[in-house]
Amino acid sequence: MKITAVEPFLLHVPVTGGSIADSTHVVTHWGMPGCRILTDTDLVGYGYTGTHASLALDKLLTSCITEVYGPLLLGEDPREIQALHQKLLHDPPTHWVGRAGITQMALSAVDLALWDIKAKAAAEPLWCLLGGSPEKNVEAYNTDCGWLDRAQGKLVDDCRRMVEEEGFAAVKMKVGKSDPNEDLARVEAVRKGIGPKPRLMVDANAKWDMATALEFGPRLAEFDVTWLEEPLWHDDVTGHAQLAKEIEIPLALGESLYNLDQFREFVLAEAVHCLQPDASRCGGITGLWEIADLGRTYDLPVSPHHGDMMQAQIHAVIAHSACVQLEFIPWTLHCFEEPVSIQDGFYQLPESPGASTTLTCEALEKYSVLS
Ligand code: 0YR
Ligand code: MG
Repeated sequence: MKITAVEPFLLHVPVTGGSIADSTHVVTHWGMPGCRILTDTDLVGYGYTGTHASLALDKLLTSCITEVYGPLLLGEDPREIQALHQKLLHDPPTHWVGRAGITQMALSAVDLALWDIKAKAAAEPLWCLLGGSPEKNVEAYNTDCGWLDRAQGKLVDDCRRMVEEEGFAAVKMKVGKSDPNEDLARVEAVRKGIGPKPRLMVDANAKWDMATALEFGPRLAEFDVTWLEEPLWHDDVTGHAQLAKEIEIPLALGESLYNLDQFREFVLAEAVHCLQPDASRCGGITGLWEIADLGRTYDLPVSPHHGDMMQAQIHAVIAHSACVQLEFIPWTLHCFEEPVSIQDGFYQLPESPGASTTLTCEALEKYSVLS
């Protein structure tokens, strides 16, 4: 099989509810810059990364995919993913201009499309090709109820509804208000609202400084918070290591890390308790797998971030023994041929061949912002 074309797409899909906010972003659209990889068979692979829909930045991603990686992929066998991944890292030479950020997100999109083709060629869902068992139940935890811009009453209602009506056993809420006392009051209200049983995670999206984290982190324990996510700046390994020593509550992070090396730094510094790689950012399924192996090596749970809108990652989470659960944000379900689906807080098993990344023609037309 040979690759015959790499066609870009760029979708901006409105988020449900009009707009959401965490401590650093207001998001109205979910960006999906990516590509269709065509072959000399009728198989087509779909891959993309996830962004907050800045058109200028997203165009850098699509141009990296088509102008830097595209020519190197033409004529290659798309099933030779490990070798192609190395080629795209070394030949341009990508590693010279960026081992993280735009080049790595673009590489992630390509990697997802290649795994999609490989699984389609094998006529199996990707989890099966990766050696997974249909017996593994993957828990979804819901983030789409805990946004920072929601008034406290709505926040509590939304979280309670996810637990009581939708059957989620775990929800996540944002912190990072200008007054952390308000964060604490909101966490207390949510815990009261959902009751003692559901797990509650708290995500600061790197907003806090050390003083805030040392003062308010320990107080989250009163409300039985499962983890504190990205308390400090993304690259601050020593800060997280210090924090991990001083507070009881486990630290989760990784959605803003781009490769195995970055994860290894955090793990060896004992600066993280739960790894949150994102395949749409850390090198696709290939990169995610390496990081999940790191989790297995150090006996740390792996709970991926939602960046590919859970489509390809659910396959890897089913297959990799270190992966325990997967974040859930249902903004783009209507865009896929086989969207992820949840029942009683658990992901249903994907059945179609491929990585579940195939977008519908309607979505490709309706949400395209590429002129
Ligand atoms: C949504 N999940 C996150 C974004 C989310 C952010 O992309 O606003 O909150 O990615 O931190 O854990
Ligand atoms: Mg997060």
